[in-house]
Amino acid sequence: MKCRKCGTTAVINMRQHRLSLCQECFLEWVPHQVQRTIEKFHMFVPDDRVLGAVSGGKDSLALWDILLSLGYSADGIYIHLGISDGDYCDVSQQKVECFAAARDVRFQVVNVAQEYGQSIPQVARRKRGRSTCGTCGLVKRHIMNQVACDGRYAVLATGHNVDDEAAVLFQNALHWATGYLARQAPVLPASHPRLARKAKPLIRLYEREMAAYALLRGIDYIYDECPYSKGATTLFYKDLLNQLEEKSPGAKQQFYLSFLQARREGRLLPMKSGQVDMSVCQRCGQPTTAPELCAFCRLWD
Ligand code: Q46
Ligand code: ZN
Repeated sequence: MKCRKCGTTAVINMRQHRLSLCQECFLEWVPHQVQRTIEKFHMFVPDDRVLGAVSGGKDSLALWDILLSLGYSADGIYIHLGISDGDYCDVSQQKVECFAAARDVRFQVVNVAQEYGQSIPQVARRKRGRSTCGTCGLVKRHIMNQVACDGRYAVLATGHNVDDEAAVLFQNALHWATGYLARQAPVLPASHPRLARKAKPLIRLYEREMAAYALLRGIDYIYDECPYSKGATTLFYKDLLNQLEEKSPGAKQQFYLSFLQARREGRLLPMKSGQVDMSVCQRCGQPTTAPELCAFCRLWD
């Protein structure tokens, strides 16, 4: 198998793009794809300060690496969730620390248990009606938004790839969850002074491509998945979409990108705009649809 760009031996064959590339060409191609995505969706510009949400996994560390290699000013935020099975959070924090130290870049750690008195599994056990992942998602969104706003970052960037987005889209479409569909966008503008702009620069790249990128760049990431991800419905949908992809290479990307195009062209209307009236939480000052305290602040009461 030969590299389609330079003719040397290819290290990866991407059937969905009908493209085989050698290591050098692949390591140029991935950042180029990310740059195109950033520009196409007007995510941010070179002068913007970017805050990358890093978990210690391949996608978020690869995203950070790509943003730095493209010349963006990108700091990191790592949230220690207090998940101790197999030392999951301690190990993932170490991966982030090593990555940042090797590149001399800034990152901030927020330790949920130290900051708020309880770890994610502890608070989730107390809140019976809410799953651990539901609690975790709420806490992470709140903290990332707060750090991005307090630090006056232009944008919060996350490492969602096309596999992640297609699985969420599949789930939302199965339930015709129009509110979620309306908000599933590559960029969410800062629609409130205390809401950070959010962007997903990896949405054109497959999970497999990100794993290859991390490997070829020598990025040391945590291989283990979070223990709470076992049995998650999004993993089931990812598996279904992978079966489809096997038979029809590119189907996953086409499914997601066609949705974005239909969304852009207004072909999904009537759909709820996703805009709702917001007030401000009386305790933390973040926007909320609740009358007094936001869901995050109620969680700790
Ligand atoms: S970290 Fe948190 Fe995920 Fe673990 S507890 Fe669930 S949501 S699976 S991205
Ligand atoms: Zn609050």
